[in-house]
Amino acid sequence: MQRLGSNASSFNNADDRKGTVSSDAALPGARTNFARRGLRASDATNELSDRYVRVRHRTEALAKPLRPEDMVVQSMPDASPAKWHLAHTTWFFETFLLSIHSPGYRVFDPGYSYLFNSYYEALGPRQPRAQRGLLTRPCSIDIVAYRRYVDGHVRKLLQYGISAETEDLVRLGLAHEEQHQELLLMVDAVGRGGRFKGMSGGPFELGATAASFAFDNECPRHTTWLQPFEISDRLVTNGEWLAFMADGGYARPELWLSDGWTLVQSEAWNSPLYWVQTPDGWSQMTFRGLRTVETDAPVTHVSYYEAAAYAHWASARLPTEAEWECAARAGLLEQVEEVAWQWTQSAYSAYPGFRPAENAAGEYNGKFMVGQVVLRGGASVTPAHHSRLTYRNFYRPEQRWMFSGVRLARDLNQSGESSELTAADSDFAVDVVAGLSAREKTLPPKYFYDAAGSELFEAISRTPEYYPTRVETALLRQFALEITVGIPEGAVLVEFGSGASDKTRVILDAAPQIAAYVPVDISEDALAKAAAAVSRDYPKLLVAPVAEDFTDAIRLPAAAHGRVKVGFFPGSTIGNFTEAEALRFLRSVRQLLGDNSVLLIGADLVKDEATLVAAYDDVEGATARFNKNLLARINRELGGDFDLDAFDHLAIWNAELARMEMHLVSRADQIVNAAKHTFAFKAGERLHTENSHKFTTKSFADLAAQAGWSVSREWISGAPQFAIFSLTPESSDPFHLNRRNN
Ligand code: AVI
Repeated sequence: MQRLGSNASSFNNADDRKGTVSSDAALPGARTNFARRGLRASDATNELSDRYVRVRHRTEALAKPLRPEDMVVQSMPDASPAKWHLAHTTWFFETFLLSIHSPGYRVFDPGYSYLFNSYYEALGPRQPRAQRGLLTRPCSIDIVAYRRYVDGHVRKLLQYGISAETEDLVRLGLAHEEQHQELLLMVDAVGRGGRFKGMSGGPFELGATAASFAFDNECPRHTTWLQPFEISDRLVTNGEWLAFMADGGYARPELWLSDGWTLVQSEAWNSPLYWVQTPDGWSQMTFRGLRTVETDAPVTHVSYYEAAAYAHWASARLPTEAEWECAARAGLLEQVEEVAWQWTQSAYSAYPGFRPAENAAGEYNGKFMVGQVVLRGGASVTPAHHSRLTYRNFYRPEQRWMFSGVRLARDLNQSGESSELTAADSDFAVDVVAGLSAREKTLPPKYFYDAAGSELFEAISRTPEYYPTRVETALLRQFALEITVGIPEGAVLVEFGSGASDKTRVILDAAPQIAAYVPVDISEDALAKAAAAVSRDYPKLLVAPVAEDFTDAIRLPAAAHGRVKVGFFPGSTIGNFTEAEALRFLRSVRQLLGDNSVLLIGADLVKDEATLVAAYDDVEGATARFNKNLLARINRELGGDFDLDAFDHLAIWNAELARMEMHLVSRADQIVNAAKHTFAFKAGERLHTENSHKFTTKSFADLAAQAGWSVSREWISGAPQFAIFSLTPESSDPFHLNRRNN
């Protein structure tokens, strides 16, 4: 922004100097020259005519990538929209050249004088600069027509031969237009990050032909094969790089190639070269001195190691040089050679058939073909016309003093689909990709419970080893009256993760005063079935199911309003949460149920390791099937190709964290595809699928207290021990209050 602002104003200063130009007064400094010269010879006018065409054409080429909507945007008061630049430069020729020196010339549209006069007071009022972005009309098509109209007249004027004075005006108009080209580029550079452009794979002819000059390393042109890929049309910006830095980009070894990480540490790299941290943020040493880092400008002066780490962080990669050249030739890329050389992931080596010349010139490129990486494109400092699309620049991976930047690429699958997950992809896909991409692979246990997984869990509950379901149900039965005695007439029972509502019946049987039941479960089918069955068996009960993820903030249905609320969360599912998740859940239930409420919650207790491990690794293999169903579900729903036999079920007791852990262990080195991504497993590598925390009465009471609940009663079974806690909101005692009221 700063550069844009400062250049915009320096342009205006320059233009101010031309402020004396009017219909009857040429530039004062140039007047004597005009006066000295007579009519120009045709050679000179031909040259001028050619130059006119080239300069005008370049302006349009710069604007070509812009869509009509892009052309109207005014990013700041000082920076005019692209459309305005295109029209204003044309208006300049019309006003100062054609209207005065082309007899009989009729202006294209008299209204344009107001719209496209920049600041010439002598020419009357004009559109305020800060409001140029409001000009939806004339539309860009009209502006193109305007340019063609004026171009036609200027070229006709040049054909007839012109005076020295007229020639100077044309040259002035062209210099003026070049200044606007620079402004146009700066405006264009603002605000937009890269967009990925897809290319199908197939054979591609890489390299230069003999038709025009090229270095030996660009030859011979040869066929190479490209897999489908997508490539960003723009370079990574400083703003994006700052996000990488803020996310610990320079401090996370997992993002870096090994040699790069060694350098990060030995050189204490924490930003691109020439960046300096000041009290006001990051600045960058430039040719113009120390300047605030412009977030919209492409990042430069980064090494290959940094570029590769950034790409890793951005879930992308660097393009190969063949991909780069293919996309550039297809016209998909912007910022090709005018900003920074772009790192590719290609090692600098000989093309097939390359022979260094036998004379001394043979030393030019070939002998450097080791330990270097290819960069493509060109830089702001590269002389005009020096670079070309086949040009192979090369540097060592640690070098970063040159103008080197980053363009990202990604793989596309064979059907040309992006590997990038979109909003259309499910949470499941997003969580699977994140979990399998982590250094320690993990998946959230909530995804166990599709229809097949829910059935498998029922099967687990029937195994002799898995005691929690059996013991908890027995405990509920044994103490049902005690547990429910305080529930007042007309209360509502709200069950979280109600499933088949089996344990609910124990409560409902013992407490006929419960008037309404709100089962909450994400599985609509299971919920509907269970709700229907409960309605049938308890005809007086108002059943109002809520089909939602009970870990989300839910709203209770009208059936629950005005009733004392009794929460029910059996099964020790609280043990499957992290501590943070458990606290979040308990707090949100506290809020949902209100002050005058109770939460009945089941929790498995810490016990001997053998009992615990057996419960999660039953002999019959039900738990192993349940665990592997997660992979089967990925195969079913996310196009995965997991081989279930290539993984072993593992259940271990983590005494330090008081939890049973379930893992799936890869039997071999293997590659697995799922959710448009590819994941590598090493032999013996674990995928952590579930934690099942076990509690003591103290650890559970502490957890509850942190969430605003206190344990008012607890019932504990004989071994294997399991507990049911009755929690009441801290600093309130609802049932006692009620009892007294009753
Ligand atoms: C649902 N949840 C409480 C069970 C548990 O014990 O953690 C899930 C389970 N995992 C393996 N077996 C059962």
